[in-house]
Formats: sequence, structure tokens, C-alpha cells
Amino acid sequence: VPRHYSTSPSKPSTVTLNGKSYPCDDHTNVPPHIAQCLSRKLHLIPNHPISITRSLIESQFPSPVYKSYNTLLPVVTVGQNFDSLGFPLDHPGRSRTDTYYVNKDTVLRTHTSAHQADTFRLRESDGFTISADVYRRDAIDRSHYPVFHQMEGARMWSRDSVPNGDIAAAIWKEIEQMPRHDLKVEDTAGAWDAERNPVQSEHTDAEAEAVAAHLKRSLENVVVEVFGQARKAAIAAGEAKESEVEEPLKVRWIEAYFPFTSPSYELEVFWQGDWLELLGCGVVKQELLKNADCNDQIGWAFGVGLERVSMLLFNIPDIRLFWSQDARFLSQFTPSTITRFQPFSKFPPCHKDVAFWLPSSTTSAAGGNTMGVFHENDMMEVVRDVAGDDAEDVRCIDEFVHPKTGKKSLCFRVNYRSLERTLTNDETNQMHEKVRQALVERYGVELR
Ligand code: FA5
Ligand code: MG
Repeated sequence: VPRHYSTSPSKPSTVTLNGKSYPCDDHTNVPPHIAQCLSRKLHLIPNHPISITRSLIESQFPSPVYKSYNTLLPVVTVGQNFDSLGFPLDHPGRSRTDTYYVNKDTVLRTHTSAHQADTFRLRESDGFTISADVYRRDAIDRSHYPVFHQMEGARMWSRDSVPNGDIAAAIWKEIEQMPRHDLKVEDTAGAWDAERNPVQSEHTDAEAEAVAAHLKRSLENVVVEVFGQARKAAIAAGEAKESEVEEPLKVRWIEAYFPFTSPSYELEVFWQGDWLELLGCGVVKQELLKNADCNDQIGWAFGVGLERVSMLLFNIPDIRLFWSQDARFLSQFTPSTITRFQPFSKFPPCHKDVAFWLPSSTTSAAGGNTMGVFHENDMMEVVRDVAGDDAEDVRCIDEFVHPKTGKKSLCFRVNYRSLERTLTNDETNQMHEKVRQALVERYGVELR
């Protein structure tokens, strides 16, 4: 497998993903270590914590109202991932520093929302969930990995099939039938702030209010069910006191912005002393529904990060563990059950720094953002490519512009640590030397 995919003169003319070959062009930036992840499908392995989390949340959105789609392929068009959702052309998410391009028209989906429009268009049910692997060029640390999993959820109501076309009344009637939960909810989201988080001109306030209420209640019920079970597991493991557990769980709604919903919210949960972001959601933009031939409908959508939830439920301290093929990891889990992860002993870390001057007019080979500078995500990718999951985190610890030459210097600290064994000094030195050489070869930096 060629490791140098970006600047090497023998750049391949096609890239193979899930057994299918796609033509490359100057947008292509999918490295082999990412291409290899496509076949893993962690969300479909029955005793894997990502899959257990998926099916627990899915069970809160039962059929026949909700249909679940869990095998949609990750290679999508720029149209599906961005255009259909109303992302402006200059949105940073579209840049090659943030997104894996198969070629200029095709990307690895960055979120499950890439499938919203197509799934609305199918009209196979009143609601749906979509669970899948998603891909982003991003930081390296214990909570970020370039591949993670999301679940999209959506619910629609057609104006043509409710009494008198009164969607709001129909939704409120449904909400009355929903289970009431014991949850402490803070709601500071500026839902009705016409400027910051407006109701769409196509909707009445009453409609948007009903849709948002149904959305919030549905997701609050997920938190009660899923985190309620996690609490029991924590008590059983002797981690939490029974007395703490008499307090209701706490969540809060925060105002948010997404190009494809309005109003929009984020949901946070208070868990072991911190507020943690779980998901983004909102009332679906009518433009999107119209383009999917569903202008008779209005509805909500959400997108939740399954690793985030799973790390909390199972007490998994490092996101790399989800990719472990080590039996000491996988053998700990049972389908449909939340148990607390028992860490195998922690192996020693080893920090190494690399400092370098950027060439004066760098064009980032893999990233190539419009500023024509080296992007932090380029560093992340070099490390992932060389060290794989033996890199625990990478941080920029110094940035400096020479007052006379105007040249820029960066210093990164790479923390090497295997989850499965102790790395020898020699191994770590060799990996670090490869990182240094790859920076020179791919980006023309001058090592200091
Ligand atoms: C989205 O991806 C939107 N598509 C969510 C959405 C769907 C909004 C439908 C409205 C309607 P965001 O980039 O914030 O939004 O990611 C959603 C969730 O994915 C986050 O709340 C978080 O739980 C998870 N997530 C995001 N980035 C990462 C990451 N690098 N690693 C792990 N989880 C992540
Ligand atoms: Mg976010």
C-alpha cells in the first residue's frame, strides 16, 4: 500500500473504496489508513459498544413510525453532503483541510445528514433513523478520531393527512400520549429570537413550536432511557452512590445554528460533573423538504455522535479503543447491555516534539486551503499515517514568525502510546523520524 498519496509522482489514478474504484483528481485526499476503515462497520457488530449504543437509541424510535437505515454507503456526492443541506459555497466544512475528497465531486460523508434529502424523498415512513460511519479531517486526541459514527433521526407530518391541515394540533395530541419523564430540563435556547434562531417564514409560530416540543420531548426520553441505564451500571460497578442517583438527570437545551434547520438546538447532558454536548437538531428547513418533493410536510431532525454517548455509557476513556481488535476490549461487551469498561493496564506514554519552518509560500498538498498554508489537520494526518493508533494526541505547542524573514515556525508535541502494549524507545524514535521525514517530503518544511 503506498503511504505517500499526496505529493508522490506515482500518485495513483484511482482510489478503491469498499471494493469500488473511483477516479482521482487534484482534490483527492483520502489516505490508505482512512480507506481501510470503510469495511469495519462498527455500528453493525452486535457486541460492539457503538452498535449497542445505536440499538438502544434506535429502540426509542420504533417501527412502524420510524424506519431505520443502517447500511448506506459512506461515499456520497458533494451535492448530498453539502448542497442539498444549504451549505454556502464558502463554508469551511467544504474545504479539503476538513473533508476527505474522493475527487472534486465526491466525498466521504462528514455527517449522516448527507442522506436526509434522499430519505425524505423516499417517503417510506413518517420518521427514520440513519446510523453510519462519518469522516472528518480533525484533531488527534482522546475524544477525536477521523472516523466516527452518527445517528440521524427525523420525523415528518404531512399537512394533507391531519384533520383540517392543523399540524400543530395533531402534534400536540401526540405529545400528550408520550411518556412523561423525570428529568430536570434547562431551556435557555432562544427559540423564538427572530434574529438569532428564527421560525421559518413558511411556518407559523404554532407549527414550529409544536414540532420543536415534539423533538425535545423525544430526545429527552432518549436521555432518560439511555443514561438511566448507564447510571444503574455505574452504581452496580460501585462508581456512583445510590444517594446521588435519587437526583433526576439534568439536561439543557442550547441555541445552535445549522444551515439545514431553523430554529436549531444542541442538547447537553450533565454527567459526572460536566456538561457534555450530545447532539444537534432543529426544525427542518422547508427548502430542503421542497427539493425532496415533500413540501406538504414539516418536521424535525437530529444528529447524535455515537462515540460521545458510548464513551459516557460504557466509561470508555479513549476513542481509539473502539477500533481495537484486541479481545481484551471486545470480549467485555454483551448485546443490549450497558456495562462499565474495565481498562487493561495503561501503558507508558512517550512525548516527542518536532519543530520546523514552513516554506515561505506553501501550498498544502493534502489540505490546500485557500490561504495556501500548512493546516494543523495536515500534521494530524501525517501522524495518523505513520503511527496509526499508536498516536494518542498531537498538539501545537509553539508558533512563531521570524521578525526579519517573515518565515513561520511551528512546533508540535506528539504523544505516542499504544493501548495494547508498551512501545519500545526504538519503535517510538523510528515512528517520530518517519513523521519528520514525511513532513519534509510532503510539505517541504525545513526541520529545526
Ligand atoms: C452535525 O454533524 C449535524 N449534521 C447534526 C444535525 C443533524 C443538526 C440534523 C441538525 C439536524 P455536528 O458537527 O455538531 O453536527 O455533530 C453532531 C454530533 O456529532 C456532535 O454533537 C457530537 O456528538 C458528534 N461529533 C462531532 N464531531 C465529532 C468528532 N470529531 N468526534 C466524535 N464525535 C463528534
Ligand atoms: Mg457541534
